[in-house]
Amino acid sequence: MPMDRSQTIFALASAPGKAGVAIVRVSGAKAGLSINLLTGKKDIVPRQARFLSLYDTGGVLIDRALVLFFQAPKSFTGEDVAEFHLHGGRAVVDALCSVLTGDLGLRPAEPGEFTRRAVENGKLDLTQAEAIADLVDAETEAQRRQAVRQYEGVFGQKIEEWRDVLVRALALAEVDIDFSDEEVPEDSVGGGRILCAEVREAISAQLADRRRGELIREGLQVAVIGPPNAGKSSLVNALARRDVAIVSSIPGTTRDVIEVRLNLDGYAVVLADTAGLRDPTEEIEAEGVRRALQRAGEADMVVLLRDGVLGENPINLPESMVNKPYITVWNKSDLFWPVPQEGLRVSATTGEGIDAVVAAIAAKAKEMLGGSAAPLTRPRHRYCLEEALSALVRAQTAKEPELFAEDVRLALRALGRIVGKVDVEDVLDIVFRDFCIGK
Ligand SMILES: Nc1nc2c(ncn2[C@@H]2O[C@H](COP(=O)(O)OP(=O)(O)OP(=O)(O)O)[C@@H](O)[C@H]2O)c(=O)[nH]1
Ligand SMILES: [Mg+2]
Repeated sequence: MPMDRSQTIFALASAPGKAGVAIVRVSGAKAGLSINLLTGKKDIVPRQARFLSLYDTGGVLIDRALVLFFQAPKSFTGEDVAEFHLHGGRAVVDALCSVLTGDLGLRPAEPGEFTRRAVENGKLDLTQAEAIADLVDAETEAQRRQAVRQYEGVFGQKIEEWRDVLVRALALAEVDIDFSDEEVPEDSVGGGRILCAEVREAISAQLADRRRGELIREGLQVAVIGPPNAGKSSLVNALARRDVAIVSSIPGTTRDVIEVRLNLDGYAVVLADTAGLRDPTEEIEAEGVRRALQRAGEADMVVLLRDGVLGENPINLPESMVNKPYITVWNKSDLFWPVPQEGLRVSATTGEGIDAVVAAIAAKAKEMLGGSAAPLTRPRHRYCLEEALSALVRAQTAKEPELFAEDVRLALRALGRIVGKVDVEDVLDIVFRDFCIGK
């Protein structure tokens, strides 16, 4: 993405559309000038809110607004930043923006450009920038908690600590390389290997997080499976509190996998309704059953829904479900009594027992996703850590100090990419692709 960093940029930082207040943010050398031009005031004190009238260059009043100025480097981006908090009408924002583009020649910001500048100016590392995107996208409590921890720099600091240790290991190896012909008092590359092993173990432990962070971010995949007519679609509708799937008394109604995103007790869940499992009667149903089994196999958790009226007749559980966390739920409790089997009892039509199903899914989710350490939140982190790990495994067996040093350098590079310290341009392009404008 060729972006001119010397240009002053601006964007609507608040949500687009009508609102009580809209915030337009300006970053770059002309931020102060934009305040001068719009307000006619030259005596703006940084970090002090002023309530001022904004005028266009023809002297026509645009709005009265709260105006803030942050002087570089003490700002979000590390550059001069101006903020205009105006009334959130579209025409008000448009009028301000046309002065910014027309008279001041400022450029509308690209998606994520403010945060990108913050990274480039050393205000944030890349994991913190990603955390800002996650914080803005957070829909559940678990997502918010995870994002805010990463924004605090918990993960980035861990990477920096590992990098420090590896730099020391590298220095020890360099001693061996530089003084190979002379007397080196100790086996210094040996010391380097010990340091490497420490980092290697720490990275392995970090990688063994069962993808918790990614699952919190992306949502836990939960598939509802069971025999036809058990009420799977009715249950999914009841959990989603809306009519997402067709319900009918004809067995074999659902064919495609139908997904709905839910927030269950603070965890993001992608709930999937599937076709009833039985020997299919025709081609389309056969495809539905195939998809249901595939989805059950890919899911992180399965809700096995059964018809309580029919009782405990045996069903063949798909092989892919072995070792998968699952909950058995008996439906149609309004029609059967007493509880014949182990598992939860629910009526998808009356709503009886629905809260217990939510609680059971959430409890399992907590079991799978809970934990205090900062987990990896993106596949990007995982790839880089895996790369660093394999370099360190190689380093461990490298005989020559030169080869050892080379592998440690590769590991350092892979870790550096996580926090945005190496290959910066390439990595930034990828990370900021998913940002929205104004961040
Ligand atoms: N009495 C009663 N009927 C229910 C309950 N849940 C579902 N039903 C009925 O059972 C029938 C089947 O419901 P669906 O939700 O379509 O069942 P399904 O498991 O999705 O069925 P397929 O998509 O065909 O596999 C419908 O007539 C529902 O009204 C319940 O809790 N009590
Ligand atoms: Mg169905």
